[in-house]
Amino acid sequence: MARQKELALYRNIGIIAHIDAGKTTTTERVLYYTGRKHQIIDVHDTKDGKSSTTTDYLEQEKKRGITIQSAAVSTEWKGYHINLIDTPGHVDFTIEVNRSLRVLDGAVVVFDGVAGVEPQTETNWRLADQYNVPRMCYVNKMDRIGANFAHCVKGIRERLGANALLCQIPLGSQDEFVGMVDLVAGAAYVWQSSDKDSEWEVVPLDQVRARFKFTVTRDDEWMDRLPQLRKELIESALAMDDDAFMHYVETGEFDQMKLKECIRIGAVSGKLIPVLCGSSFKNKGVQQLLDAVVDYLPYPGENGGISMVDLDGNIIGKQEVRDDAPVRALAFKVINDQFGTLTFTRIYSGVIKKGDTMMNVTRGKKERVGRIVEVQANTTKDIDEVRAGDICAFVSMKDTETGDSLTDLQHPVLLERMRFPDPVISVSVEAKTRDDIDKMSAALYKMAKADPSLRLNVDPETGETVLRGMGELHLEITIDRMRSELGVEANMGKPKVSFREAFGNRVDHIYTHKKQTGGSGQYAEVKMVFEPGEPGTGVVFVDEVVGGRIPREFIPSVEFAVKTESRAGQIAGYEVLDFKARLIDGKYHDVDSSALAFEIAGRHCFREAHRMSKPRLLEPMMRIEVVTESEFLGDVIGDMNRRRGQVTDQGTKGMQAFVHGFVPLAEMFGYINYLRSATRGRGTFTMEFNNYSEVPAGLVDKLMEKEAK
Ligand SMILES: Nc1nc2c(ncn2[C@@H]2O[C@H](COP(=O)(O)OP(=O)(O)OP(=O)(O)O)[C@@H](O)[C@H]2O)c(=O)[nH]1
Ligand SMILES: [Mg+2]
Repeated sequence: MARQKELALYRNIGIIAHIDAGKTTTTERVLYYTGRKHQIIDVHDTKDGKSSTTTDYLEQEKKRGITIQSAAVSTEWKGYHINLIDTPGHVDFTIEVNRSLRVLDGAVVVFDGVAGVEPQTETNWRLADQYNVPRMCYVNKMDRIGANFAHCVKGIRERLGANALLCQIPLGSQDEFVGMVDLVAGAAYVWQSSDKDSEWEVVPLDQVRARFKFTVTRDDEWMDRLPQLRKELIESALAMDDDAFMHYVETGEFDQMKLKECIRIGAVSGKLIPVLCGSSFKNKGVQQLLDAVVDYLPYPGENGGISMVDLDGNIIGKQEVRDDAPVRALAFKVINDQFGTLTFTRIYSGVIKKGDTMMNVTRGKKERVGRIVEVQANTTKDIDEVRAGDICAFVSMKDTETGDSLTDLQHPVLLERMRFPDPVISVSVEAKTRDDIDKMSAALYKMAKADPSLRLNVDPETGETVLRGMGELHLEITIDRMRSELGVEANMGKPKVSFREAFGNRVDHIYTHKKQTGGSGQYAEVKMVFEPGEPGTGVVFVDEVVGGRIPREFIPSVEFAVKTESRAGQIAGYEVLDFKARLIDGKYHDVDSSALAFEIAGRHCFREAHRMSKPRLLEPMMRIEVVTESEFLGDVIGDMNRRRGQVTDQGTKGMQAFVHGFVPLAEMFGYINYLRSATRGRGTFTMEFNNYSEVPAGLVDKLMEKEAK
């Protein structure tokens, strides 16, 4: 079958933002206005569990009114095929944003018009930077009391460092918000009402000032500046094309099509960030947002091909997004639900048909494509083939996991990797009844497979099951979902910090493993140097053995031993981060040496060396933002200092005050209760992992004692 729609008519777009900015609400409107559904459901109306928005369909999502997992929908707008992924805003579910951005071509960043740039907006923005995803901004909730477009734009420019291109200016705010000025078209759109089917009237730009007066001074001032703002927009956009720019400077004229084309060039290359506004809840601006998505965000491959890498992650080339090329695809999400295993995959090049066999290059295994489906939130439709630019799910793949590269059999190559966030908090989990014990392991294993930010450890000695995740909410929801979706009841222990360990000093160490049992013995000797590495460098093993002092075939055993043994350090069994292990010499015996003997020697060498190095304990440092009334700020800061925190910035945000800083996670359990009582219930906070930092020497014993309880 030939391609049904040319690539230029595709948009794969994510909606990203801080929690509650209105992503799901906007997605509902998109589905309504593009004719995909006939009824809009509001997020706050689903708590009784009777109705659901299209993308927040999980029981826990309905109940809590928040998005937990990203959900994909596809739709058509003015002849364009749009795949849209609604992502969660809560910091505990960052993995969902991470994996979506990895495979999308563009993003709409949604802002709460009152709050402006919030912590998770910043985090998601940086993720989009990392994955090089072009984006535009949508300042939502202009109907809320305190909505302030200027404040939001300032945040976009200053905190996100974006070259914001104001394409729209709101007409009023709060209950005076009636629409927006489109500086590109040179006209204003004015809605008659907040009804979802309300029409908008088009008002020429030169009539806007005379027609609108707003009671909020800053809203009114925007109206005075419209001619100047339009000029600025035209100049910034035309700067993308020298000829058009010169022509404009000389004659004051420009072509409307050219203007849009220039904005597109700027947006696709990331040089310009178009800024729009609206109120999704009050049904204003969503159609214009869709127009901007097709006008300014890239089609698959427009922004360059997909990077291919070698085993060490170094880029070795780019694959253009084309049908007539080898198959290159990336699995970005694996879920197990009533349809079985669904492997969500983004196809970058080539064509994949039902019945084909693919290569999972990451795992070195073949995968047969049994069924291919197009996914609409929680429903699926079978299709026969997928092509460059598509997003689909494969049914019942056996070995493929999140982040794996899939290709055809003839052209195996790895694609650029996905980065997963590090879980910083852990709880022990216990099945409620004896019957649930086995079921629980299987269920948690399944859930951890689907969520790379969730890790499962079973202590071989005590049998204790420990779950590590991104935050208290993440772990709580995991246990809730296990009960509601998989029917397994479990109790959760007290959340604990997931500490890490590191080498204190360089250690040179020799370990000899020698054992004589009856007949053949065991013999291996390794000489190793362990050196602490810079944060983020991981565990690096270097083989520096020369002259066959250790036979080649035994060296991987030493590497394996060091890497597995480093999962449990010598202070208290936490993973050891960032060190270099150099194997420099050793001895072997013709008869008694074996892979196992070298593995044992490697393990002991690591253990002893780590103990000798004056190991350091590392704790997760969190970046925190607290927002509260100014009168409580002093107390909040005082408390933060008592928690070994460090304040980096404070100020006002609309009518409230904020403080930013760093705090050790170990001091933050139950913080919400403190904040509620200290601010009479009005303070809110968000925090997320920033880095691992050394626990002050005097505190190690105290913290470890507390953890042991
Ligand atoms: N006043 C007003 N409220 C809005 C608007 N858009 C969304 N809301 C409300 O804000 C709340 C959060 O909306 P959601 O759409 O769930 O926000 P979200 O960004 O999807 O949130 P998470 O997925 O949990 O991160 C809901 O109560 C919405 O009704 C808006 O334009 N104006
Ligand atoms: Mg949502």
